[in-house]
Amino acid sequence: MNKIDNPAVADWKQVLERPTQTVADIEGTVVSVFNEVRTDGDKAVNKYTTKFDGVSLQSTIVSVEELVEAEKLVSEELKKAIQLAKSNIEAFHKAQETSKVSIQTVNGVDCWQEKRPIQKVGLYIPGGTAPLFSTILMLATPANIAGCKEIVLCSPPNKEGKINPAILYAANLCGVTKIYKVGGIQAIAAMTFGTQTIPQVYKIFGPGNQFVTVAKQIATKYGVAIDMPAGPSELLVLADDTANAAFVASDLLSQAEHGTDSQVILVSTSKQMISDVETELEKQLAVLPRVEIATQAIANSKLIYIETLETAMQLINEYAPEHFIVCVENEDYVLNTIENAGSVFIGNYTPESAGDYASGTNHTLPTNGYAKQYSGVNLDSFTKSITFQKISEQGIKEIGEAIELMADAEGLQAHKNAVTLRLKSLK
Ligand code: HSO
Ligand code: ZN
Repeated sequence: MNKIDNPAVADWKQVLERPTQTVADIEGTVVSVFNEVRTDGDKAVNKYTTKFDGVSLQSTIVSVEELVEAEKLVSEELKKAIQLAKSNIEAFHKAQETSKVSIQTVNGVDCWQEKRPIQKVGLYIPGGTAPLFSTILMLATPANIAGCKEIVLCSPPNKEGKINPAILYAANLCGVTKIYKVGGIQAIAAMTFGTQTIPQVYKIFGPGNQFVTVAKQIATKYGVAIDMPAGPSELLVLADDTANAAFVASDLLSQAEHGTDSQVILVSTSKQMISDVETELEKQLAVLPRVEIATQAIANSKLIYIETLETAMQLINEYAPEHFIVCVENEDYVLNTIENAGSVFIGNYTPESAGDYASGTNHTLPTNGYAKQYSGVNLDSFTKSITFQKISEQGIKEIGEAIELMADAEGLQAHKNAVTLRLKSLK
């Protein structure tokens, strides 16, 4: 743990530095897998599944029988929990629906804007040590509310050629249309180009390791949209003496257990709180099953003492945390001054875990400082807006001359003619 006392503004950049990523070395591998999947389709996908996942599959499609079997393997208790989470996520994302925007700019000129679903979306769910089935709820639920017709999910098979039953249960519950046992770069490439089996999609969502992250970036070169650029998970807690040190430590550890490269930061206006959190961290860390992962993440974590809340907020806005927990007396000041954050958790009884699973907000959020310019996944991530206009005879008379003059000034005679012809017809 790095304890930092009142860092000078000039040092903030260095203090807030995130663990570095080595994107350049990965790109070569990603590009060659993309090229192969593009030309050889399923054959290349199968080759890389054997190579990277260590299993050779008869079929990458998850069958109805497998879904039925998965449903039996998930406990009733867990199913109920998943259903509760889904219903809250559904409620929050349904509330984000907006009605059509429509105005008459001048007499006879009607302009409006309507949203339409992205027809085909692809969701990627990593395998690995923690099967994040909660991410399916966060992605498939809004995709369904938006009205996306095709919701494809790719997730890597284990050595037995299976996907975790909770992933299959959640996918089926949330209306995923097709599930494929494909992971890594080959999954992103398959959804980018389409193969004999796996459909091409227009936008790809979901977390992944560095290979998947780079693959998503490469996918954008082929015109596929992605949810956002991703990086390791992070949490910043702002606490004063009104916070509960044990709660704060538990939150920091909840993010730390995600991966060795997770970053957790405590900013506090109280030296006492910092030292109490430190004690709690040691106590709680020792008994965690994922102690090794969390220990490494905690080793890179930072405990920053800042004298005033004003300066603390400047530093936090500069960092732009993915998750921001606020446990301070002057809550209003913080909420009014926060400019850059993915998602904000307020008060001693709002752990980040709540947003990760069940309160209703989305947990797919901008990391790596991208909260400065990106939003987390929300209903609009699955839609696009179309503008419409209808101009009457009266309307073209109102704005026709202005268009003619502007077209003329830009030297675009054909543009001008399109108006002139119509105006003449009305004389
Ligand atoms: N904290 C993660 C989401 C997650 N946590 C899924 C548990 N499961 C995203 O930042
Ligand atoms: Zn989490």
